Amino acid sequence: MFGDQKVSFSGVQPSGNLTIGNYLGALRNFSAYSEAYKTFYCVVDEHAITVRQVPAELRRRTYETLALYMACGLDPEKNTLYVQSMVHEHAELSWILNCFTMFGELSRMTQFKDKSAKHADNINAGLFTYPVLMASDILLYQTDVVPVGVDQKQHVELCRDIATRFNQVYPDTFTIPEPIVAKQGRKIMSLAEPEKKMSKSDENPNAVVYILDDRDTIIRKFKRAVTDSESEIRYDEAAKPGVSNLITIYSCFTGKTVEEIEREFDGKGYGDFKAAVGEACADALAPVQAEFNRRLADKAGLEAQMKKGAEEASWYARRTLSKVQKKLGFVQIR
Ligand code: AQP
Repeated sequence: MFGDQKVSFSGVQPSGNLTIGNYLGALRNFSAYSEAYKTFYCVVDEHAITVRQVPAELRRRTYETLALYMACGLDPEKNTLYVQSMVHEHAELSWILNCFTMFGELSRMTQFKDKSAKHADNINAGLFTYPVLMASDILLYQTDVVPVGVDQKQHVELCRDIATRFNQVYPDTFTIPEPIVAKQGRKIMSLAEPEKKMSKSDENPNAVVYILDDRDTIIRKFKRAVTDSESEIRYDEAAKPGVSNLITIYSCFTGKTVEEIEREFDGKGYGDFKAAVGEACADALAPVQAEFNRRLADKAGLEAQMKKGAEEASWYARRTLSKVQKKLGFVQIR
């Protein structure tokens, strides 16, 4: 809570082209809070550098991610949309919270274990302390809810532990946030290896449907999606992970229930089903893509938004950081 206003915060890394996993698990759920909450949606570029990035690509994707926020229905008049590195309080609070986070806690984070296995040549301290920066992002705004995909839930839970620990020593400092994981689309799986999460940094482009893929590419990727040797369209995550993932995706894009989908495709083959999923996905993404192109073409507009968003966010971030510094005993001369 900031004053008497409830707060929603979330972020997306500009670490690759955004996927339908990012869209269904996170982005498309952000706008639900725009009316009743004070909302902060951040392009978390500082998180992205825990893995090596090509500077020109990181810059381009930062603009693109902001344009996608708007294309997914986030009105900049109703939501604070900004870039993390333009608000220095994130990094400053992160150092402080490092001193309230235990080595053992960070060692248990699933994403750290996964990413250090994937980037064995670059297991840097930033990869390890990533959840502390994420806690800072969230706590700076006295956040009540954090809409995220299920893979990020563990990090929000750690954030709660860090905030609780800090509040025990320095009472009434932080609001304790709640992770909000959408019932549908909480974990979209890879089309090539359906036991694995769909990730923007996956090296196999056929495993991933990007929000900005064109219609033909989307349909082709779904046609190639891994299923199983049966022919029945039935939801069973353990026995039929590929088909179950496609049912989830179809359900997210059409609003149909699993039972309705199973009935719709009763007696039909995987070919028909995959084609329908591809069509539904392409239809749903078409308006997002059109709005994205319109927003991206206006570079000056995006830059003006980055500036305005950073100014708005800084006002809130400064207040929390200054409260924290005062509680810790840092000298403050204004
Ligand atoms: N497959 C997914 N299904 C549902 N939600 C997902 N999210 C990511 N993948 C899926 C959610 O998207 C938001 C933004 O994610 P992020 O950019 O912070 O990083 P991430 O979770 O590490 O996502 P990626 O796509 O896997 O990125 P890379 O490949 O760079 O690591 C989060 O709310 C996340 O839960």
